[in-house]
Amino acid sequence: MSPHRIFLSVITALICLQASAGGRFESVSWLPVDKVRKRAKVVLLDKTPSTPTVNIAVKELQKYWDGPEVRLGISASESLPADDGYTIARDADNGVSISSRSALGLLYGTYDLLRNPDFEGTVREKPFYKHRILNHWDNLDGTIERGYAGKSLWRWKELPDRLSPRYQEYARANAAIGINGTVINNVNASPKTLSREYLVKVAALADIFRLYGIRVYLSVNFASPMVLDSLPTADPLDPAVIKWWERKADEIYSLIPDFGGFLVKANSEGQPGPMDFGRSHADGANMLAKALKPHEGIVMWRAFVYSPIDADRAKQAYMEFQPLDGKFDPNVIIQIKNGPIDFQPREPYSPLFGAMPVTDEMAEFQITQEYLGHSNHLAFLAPMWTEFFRYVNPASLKAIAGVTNIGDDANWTGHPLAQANWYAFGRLAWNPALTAREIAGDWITKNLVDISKTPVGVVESLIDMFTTSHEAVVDYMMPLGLHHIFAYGHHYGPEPWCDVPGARADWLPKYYHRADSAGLGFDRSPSGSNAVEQYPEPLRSQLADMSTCPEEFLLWFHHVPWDRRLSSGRTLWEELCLSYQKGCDAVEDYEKVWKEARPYIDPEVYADVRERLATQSRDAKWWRDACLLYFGQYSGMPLPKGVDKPAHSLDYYEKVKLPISNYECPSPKLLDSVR
Ligand code: BDP
Repeated sequence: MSPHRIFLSVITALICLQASAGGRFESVSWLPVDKVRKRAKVVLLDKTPSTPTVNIAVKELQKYWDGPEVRLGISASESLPADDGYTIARDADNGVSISSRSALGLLYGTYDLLRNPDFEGTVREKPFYKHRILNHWDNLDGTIERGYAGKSLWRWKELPDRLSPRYQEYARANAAIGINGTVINNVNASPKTLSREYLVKVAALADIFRLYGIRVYLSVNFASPMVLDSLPTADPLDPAVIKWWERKADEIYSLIPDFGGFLVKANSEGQPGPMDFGRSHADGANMLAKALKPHEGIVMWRAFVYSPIDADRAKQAYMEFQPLDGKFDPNVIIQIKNGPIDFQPREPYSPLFGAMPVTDEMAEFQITQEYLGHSNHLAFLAPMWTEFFRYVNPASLKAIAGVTNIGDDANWTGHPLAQANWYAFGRLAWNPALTAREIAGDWITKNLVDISKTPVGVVESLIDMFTTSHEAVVDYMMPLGLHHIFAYGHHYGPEPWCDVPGARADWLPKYYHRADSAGLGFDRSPSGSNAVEQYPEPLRSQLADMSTCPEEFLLWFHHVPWDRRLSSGRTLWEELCLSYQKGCDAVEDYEKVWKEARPYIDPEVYADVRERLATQSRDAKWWRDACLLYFGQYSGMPLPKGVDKPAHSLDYYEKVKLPISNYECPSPKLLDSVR
């Protein structure tokens, strides 16, 4: 090594040391921490090759495991779980054996053991889904669409020569929760991603991620052949276009032999696609699938489309995709957002799930909180995702994707507690049968507090806070099935009154809430848009009838009279008001819970979250007051007892305009200054 390089690496090491000496969350919270006790012995059993991945497992154990001897063994035995699964068992002499059919399985088992040193009996684990994938909406200029934790982790200008230590940390954090794929760029994809210049950079990331069992995928722009190589068309049936993609796939695989495949947003929100050339989604997806097939790559083709083929946006994706069932190649998976509209605080599941029986389907969750208070609000999302699995049989899906909340902020996710959402996503992709409470309990007791020093009551309150937090956000933003009444563009605050001349009607709140003097909500019953017909029986009939529709989806499916009595005996108006109030009260309670937990929490994390909870509490009231004043104009009814009076007039709230873009999370001070 030249003296110059030695100098550089010493400086890098010093910087890393400094970074990790700061607040606890500067390292991903679930990664093992150094206990500095006596190191245990790690042994590779017979015939277990010391591959790079096995070596990582050995090093992690040597560094962080302080229990009895660990034996790592790879064997082809059919009694071991398949698909990178593993077993962990205690041997007669008290040593611990981790066994797997694969090196990656050993690494997964290693992280499991480090997380659960006190396991009982024999642990047998295998992932439920083959593909457990993060979707980054990162742009090549470093911004992140709907990202609220700083800039992109990927430093494109430095790649491929300089490799940030965070790339490896990212890979470790993901491997530790079983994530095995990452789409590193935005679905609104720049064609430049597929240029040689960028592919070489992508390959440098893939070289690091591979060791941790993480495959790299790319979002591709369907018009890439036109933009990059001036082809006159991107028609998927054109021989020159087909050849272009075949050559591009060959080029990618020559650089990244285990490349995962493509994610495609086509003919959606202005993105190019096969329909621009008179072809179908299936034509487009299959053309790409054929180019990837010789290399065993896959195409994840998104069903997030809403061409106005029906007056109700909620019906459009189903109408466009369902008739294509059976037309896709076997290495195409249709990636569908959990709900039929767009990651709203609560949505019923998208009826496309299960409606394409011979087509592979995967779910897309949003981990980043575009519609849930960005990184200012606490919203633990496992309850939302487990609710989805109550309606959609996990076995009907082939894969799970999550739009990540990761950025280059020191704590990775902006809100320190939002690391728990990244964690929950990985855990549920591995095992969708886990409950939100189990995951919250696990994360809190292993990462947030030291369980041996924290009173049970405090731990329980924290778990309650996590598991109720998503519902609280729903309550103070859009209770009872309301949806999309956000401020235009940035989707942070309330704007049920919003009108933007020239904007698509289905980007505006009034399209969704339909408030008038008769009532509130979107009639999707047979007397309205009849979106309910896309759901299978008996759910269809249940949703279609106002008196049997689950109340959390009431205003999603019905236009409900203000004075209609709900199951509580209260009128819709009263229930609406009390829901908003309930959401506000919940956040005030969280502030108390947090205060009580103070002695048991890292001081930096404590102070950071305390501030964010104060912001959340203010925002909750802003939502409540603005929405109730606005809807009150239509109901003409007074606020019921128990609901706080709004602090300002409707006119005041209507004038609030946040000067923020899609890429920023409003700071508390900024919020103060505009309100
Ligand atoms: C919406 C976002 C937009 C994304 C789009 C998508 O507002 O920024 O590009 O989803 O998923 O939720 O493609």
